[in-house]
This record gives sequence, C-alpha cells and structure tokens, in this order.
Amino acid sequence: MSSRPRTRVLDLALRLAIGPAVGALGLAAGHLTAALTTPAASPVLAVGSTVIDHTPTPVKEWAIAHFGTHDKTILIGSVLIAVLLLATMVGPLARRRLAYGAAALGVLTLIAAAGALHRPSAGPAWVVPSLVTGLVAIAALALEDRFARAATPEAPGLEVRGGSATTLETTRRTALALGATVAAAAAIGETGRWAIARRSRAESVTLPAAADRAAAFPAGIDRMVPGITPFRTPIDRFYRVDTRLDLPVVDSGSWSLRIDGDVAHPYEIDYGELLAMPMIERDITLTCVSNSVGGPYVGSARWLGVRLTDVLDRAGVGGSADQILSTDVAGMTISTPLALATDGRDAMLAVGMNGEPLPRAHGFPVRMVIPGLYGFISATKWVTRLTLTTYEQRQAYWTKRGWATDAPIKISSRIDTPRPLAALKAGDQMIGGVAWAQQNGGVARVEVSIDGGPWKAAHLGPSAGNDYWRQWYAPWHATPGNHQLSCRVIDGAGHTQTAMRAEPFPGGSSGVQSISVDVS
Ligand SMILES: Nc1nc2c(c(=O)[nH]1)N[C@H]1C(S)=C(S)[C@@H](COP(=O)(O)O)O[C@H]1N2
Ligand SMILES: [Mo]
Repeated sequence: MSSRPRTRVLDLALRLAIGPAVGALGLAAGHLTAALTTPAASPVLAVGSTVIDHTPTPVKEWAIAHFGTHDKTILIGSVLIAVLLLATMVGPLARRRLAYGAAALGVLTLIAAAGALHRPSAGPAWVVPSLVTGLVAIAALALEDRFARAATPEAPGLEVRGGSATTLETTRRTALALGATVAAAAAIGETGRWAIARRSRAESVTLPAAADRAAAFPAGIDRMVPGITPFRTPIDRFYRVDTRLDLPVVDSGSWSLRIDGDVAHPYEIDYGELLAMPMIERDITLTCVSNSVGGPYVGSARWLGVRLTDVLDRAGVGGSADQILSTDVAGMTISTPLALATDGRDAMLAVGMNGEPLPRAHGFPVRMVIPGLYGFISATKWVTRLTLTTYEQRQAYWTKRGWATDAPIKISSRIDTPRPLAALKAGDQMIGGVAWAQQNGGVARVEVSIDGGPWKAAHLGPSAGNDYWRQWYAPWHATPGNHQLSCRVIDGAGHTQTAMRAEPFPGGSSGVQSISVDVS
C-alpha cells in the first residue's frame, strides 16, 4: 500500500512543524505582553538587541552597508528563523515524551529571559514576556499532544503496523491542531503589532517659539534639478540610525534630564522647565559615521532647542571633565568631547525638528544635536542624563567597540543625479547633488570631473549657514559611451575633499565618489 510511506512523511513533517508553531504562538503572546508593558522586553527584541550588542563591529558595518535601513528587519527575521529552526526538535521530542518537548521549550525560554534581563535598563519585570512566551508555548504543546493522542485505535482509518500507534486520525488531528496554532499565533501577533503602533503614536505637545530664530530659509534648487536631494529633508525621509529594534516610547510628562558628575550643582530638569528656557532655532546637517562616501546617512533639518551650554552652565562644570557622557532612556551611552561641545558652536538639546515636536524615531521628547560632529558622538536621542566625566573613567557604547572618541564630520559631497549606472540620452544633462563642510567655513566650492578630466567648478545652490549642506549642479553635454562622473567639495578654509579612501571605522569614511553612467 503506497499511502503508508506517504503518511509517514506527512506525519514527520507535521511533527517537525509543531515546535515552530507553538513557539510562534508563545512568541506572539510574549510580544503582546511586552507591547502592553515594556516593548523592549519582548523576547524577540531582547534577543535581537543582545545579538546587535555582541556583533563584531566589522560585521555590523557590513550589514549596514549591504542592508541599509533594512538591517533591523533582517536581523529580527534571522533571529526568528534561528529560533523556529531550533524549535523543530520540540515535536519529535514531545512524541517520545511530552516532558522532553516541554523541557526544550523551557531552555529556549530561558535564553530569551536571560537576553531580556541583561538589557542595560532591564528590571525584574522584563522577564515576564519571556515567561509568558514559554508558558503559552508549553501549554499549546500539551494541548496539541492531548488532542492528537485522543485519536483512539478504534478511530476510522486505523493503520497499525509493527506496533506504531500512528493513525490517519492522529495525523489529521495533528494537522488541525497545527492550523489552529498558526492562526492563533498570527492573530495574537497582529494584535501585538497593533498595540505597539498605537503606543508609539506621536504625543501632541506645543512648542514655544525660538527667542533666537534661524535666518529665513532660502528656497533650494530642488525644482531646477530633478532628482537632487531636497534642500531640507522631510521628516519621513530623514535617515534613522540607532541600536534600538523597537521605538522607545517616552512620555514628555515623565521625562526628565539629570546633569551630574563633575559639576558644582547636580540638578534635574523636566520637560516643562526645559521648554521655559530660551530657545534657539538652527539649520543643521546631521551625518552618521557609518555613511560611506556617496551614502544615504545624512540629513538636514531645522532644529529647535535649548543651548547645551545654558544647561551645563546652570550646573557649573568642574575642571576635570573631558567628556559629556549622555545616557538615553534605555541606558545606552554616547560620549562627546566637552571641549568641542562648548567651543561656541550651536550645540543644543533639541525638542523640535522642521517645525514639529521631535518624532519618536528621532528622539522624542529631547535629543542632542551638535553641528560638525558625527551622530554617534553627539546626537543622543531620548536623552535623560548628562554626566560630566573623563574618557578614562567612563567609556560609552561605541568607545568600548573601538570607534573614535574625537570624530569631526569629514567634508564630503555626493552625486544625487544621475543615479549610478543610469542609462542617459546623449545631449544636455544635469549633474547635481549635495555637499557639506561644517565648521570649516562651510561649502565654498564644489567641483566635478568627467572621465578623470580636469576638475571644473559646479554651480552652488543657496546657503543656509555653514553647518548646513549645500546643493550643487553642473550642466553636462553627454556624448555616447560610458562615462565616469566624480565630485568633490572645497571648504571655506581652502581644504579640498581628499581622494584618499577610508572606511567608516573608526572615524568616518573619506574618498571621492565616482559613478558610472551609460549614454546612448
Ligand atoms: N539613544 C541613541 N541615540 C543615538 C543613537 C543610538 O543608537 N541611540 N545613534 C546615534 C547615531 S550613530 C546617529 S548617526 C544619530 C542618527 O540620528 P537620526 O536617527 O535621528 O538620524 O543618532 C545618534 N543618537
Ligand atoms: Mo551614526
């Protein structure tokens, strides 16, 4: 009879699927529990964050370079797949003895719980979502087991061979139970996602006007050069780089900032008090140290906030500190060279971005913004504490991972249009992009070279100050064939963007972008 081996294969497949199915149901339940309590304590996020923290810097660099902003989705996906693969052993174990399967689920649960408890800001309650995950998965496994075994040998379709108790009815019931489990996991998982999205909706706050306003914002050349980066980056297009898998939901009413360490008068300030301080408004370009030449991790916005020095002066900074160690709501740390933050540049504690309260993804309610320094040493989002200390005493997250402590943004420029490998028509074309040279007198000049020929000046768009990028464009008469286009910036102090290539690690990339296009 040929149906026998087929039944066996089907039975094995179902057995292997049981673990992943009850595991997914447990994870969904744990995720929903976390959504209602502490999202970051979700077993998936906790294990994912632990993986991020332990990933060697070069691997992280590679992931950011290859997956871009999708790196997080890919990480979470990989963690899920790994866990579900491990869970395939649960079904076969449970068939031998239910307790074996339950024990395997217990071990997976313990790993998630340990991951959650080791997060920097974890409290004992962080273990709850992992426990819920484990309990729900084990309960589902037990239920499934009972349901499948309830198929008695008297049931129709009986097929006993050599003492095997596998019956068509068992297989049918296992399949039914699996389907129900997967459906429940999907429903609960969706509810968890919905609950998290609901929690992370923006909070409506009214910001005061700045006493010290930015100059009128000039119109960019966005319309004149199709495909060029907008002069001001819309919030929904602003790059996001941080170590968080979830979106920290910080309530402005419970937020406060503590200033301590080497200061005469440590103090704490709440959101209302901060908003009551004199506000400045500035146009500043933010860049990530992980950006490669020509890359996407750079954005420009109008920021509203309080001068960092106003907040520090109130505490009275002592003589021994050389760094500001800032801590975010989850205990993540960033260190900023004190001398650079207080040298007169417009370092600020920002509350507003492009005329709106900071979005949660960009640090609501308060973040740091310091022109001229890469984000990883200056732009702490969800900041809750500024500690004046020394690099010798305390090392921040990226300092421990070997990144530079002194990291001014290297001057750089990018071609936005045409796109690399574009197919163009011969004739008049426009090359355009953005360039930045903060704290160095701004962008003085951008030059373009075609096929390695002489550098020729491009036209510059308007200036919104030295801390802000500038758009540029160069008309080009394209002839048929393959062409290499390059650009470089020259700052107000006469420095030319170097052609010397450097990788992002440890202090930022350098080199000249060169793209290839086909003209016909
Ligand atoms: N709390 C916190 N702040 C952070 C980070 C982070 O991981 N956690 N990443 C920093 C880095 S590396 C950069 S480049 C900027 C990016 O800011 P954005 O996401 O608003 O563009 O935020 C900085 N602030
Ligand atoms: Mo960054």
